[in-house]
Amino acid sequence: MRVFFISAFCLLASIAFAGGETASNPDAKVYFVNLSDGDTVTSPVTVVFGLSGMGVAPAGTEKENTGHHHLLIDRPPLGEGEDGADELANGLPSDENHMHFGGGQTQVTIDLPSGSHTLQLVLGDAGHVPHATPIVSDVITINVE
Ligand SMILES: [Cu+2]
Repeated sequence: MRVFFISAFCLLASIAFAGGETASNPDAKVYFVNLSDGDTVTSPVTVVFGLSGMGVAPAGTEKENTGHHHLLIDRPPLGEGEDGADELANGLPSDENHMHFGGGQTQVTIDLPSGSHTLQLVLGDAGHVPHATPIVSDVITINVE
C-alpha cells in the first residue's frame, strides 16, 4: 500500500512537469556552455547554448528528437509561477523574459543591467511548446558588474 502511494505521488509529480505532445529523448540535456551558477560577468553577456542527445532545428521543423532553444531570463523555473501550467501545455510566450531562437541559433549576446539575473534554457518543439518530457537546464544566477 505504501509503495502504491509513493508511486502515485511520483506519477503526479511527473505529470505536473509534463510538457506538450512532442516526444523527446528523456536523456537529452540542455546546458550553459560558458556560464556557471554564481559567475560574475560584464554586459553585454554572451550565452552559449549546449545540447546533447537531441538536435537543433529551426522553429516550425517537425523532425524527431529536435527542437530550438529558449532563454528564460529573470523569471521562475519553467513550469512554476502563475503561467507555469499554461507554458508547459501551450508554449512559451515571447517577451523580454522569454527569448526564442527559432532560427536554430546556439548562442546570443545580450545586454543585461548590472545586478543579479537568473537564466534557464528550455528546448521547445516546432510550435514553441516544451517537449513531453521537458528538456530544461538548471536555473543559474549570474552577477552582472
Ligand atoms: Cu520558440
